[in-house]
Amino acid sequence: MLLIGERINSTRKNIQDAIKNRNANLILKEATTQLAAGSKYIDINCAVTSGDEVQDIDWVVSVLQSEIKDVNICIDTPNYLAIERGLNIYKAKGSLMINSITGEDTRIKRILPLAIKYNAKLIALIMDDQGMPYTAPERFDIAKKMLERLEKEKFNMDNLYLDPLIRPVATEPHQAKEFLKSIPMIKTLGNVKTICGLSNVSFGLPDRRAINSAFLSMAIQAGLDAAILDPLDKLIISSLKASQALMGIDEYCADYIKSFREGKLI
Ligand code: THG
Repeated sequence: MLLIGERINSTRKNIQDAIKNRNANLILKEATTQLAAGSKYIDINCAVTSGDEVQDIDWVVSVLQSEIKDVNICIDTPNYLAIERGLNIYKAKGSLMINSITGEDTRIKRILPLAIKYNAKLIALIMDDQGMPYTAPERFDIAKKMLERLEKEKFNMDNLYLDPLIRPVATEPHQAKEFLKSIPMIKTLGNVKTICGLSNVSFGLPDRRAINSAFLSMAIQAGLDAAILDPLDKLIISSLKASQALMGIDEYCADYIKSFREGKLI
């Protein structure tokens, strides 16, 4: 499973402050610890600072690539100007991911050309001009239309991750189930990969990691290919490694045993 570290997100107060105060050390530490814990990409979300998002993205990308020569970056914003800046100033010897487009026409028109120009991977949220879907079949229908559009635009499907959008189970009790049902349905559409922002599922609940880790295990069984998550949470990593071993994705439990030896399990 492809892991994307969620921690450099401005909804977190210490990250918001670090971006505002240009505290490069804190940002670098968040990136290096997440990479060491197994994430391949570092998600960057600067949406909730009071400053200029374009400048903030520029600063975070610059800080990361100044110290981590092969850092892979996932630019997490609907703001195409911020996306463009992030892509444009990225000079590291790694890979870029755009998080995200939706099925909305204006967003596709603005962001897809950037993904193609910079050969970036692309997360597509499964929603359209009508808003967010509720049921698994609704997710399937939107995904189908989005794939048709992206194929028409000649996007390289190997670079695509479809996100069926998980919502908080505390307020929407059937959304986790519908999300899980949608994954195998979406996969019948072709060789497409799926992704989610794991921590969304537990908003508003106590002991969020219990919910996050149980949900990750279920999503792995459903066939999820990638996740934006907190790789420093050992309960989540334990759940991930155990679930992969149980699903036969980790032959002879080699990765599970290695993770245990490296002290990464709970
Ligand atoms: N899909 C895609 N991208 C996403 C999401 C998604 N990006 C954002 C989000 N969802 C995934 N990332 C996070 C990051 C942090 C939190 C949740 C999801 C989080 N933050 C605490 C909060 O807001 O309460 C902050 C608490 C703290 O200070 O630590 O929960 O679904 N493609």
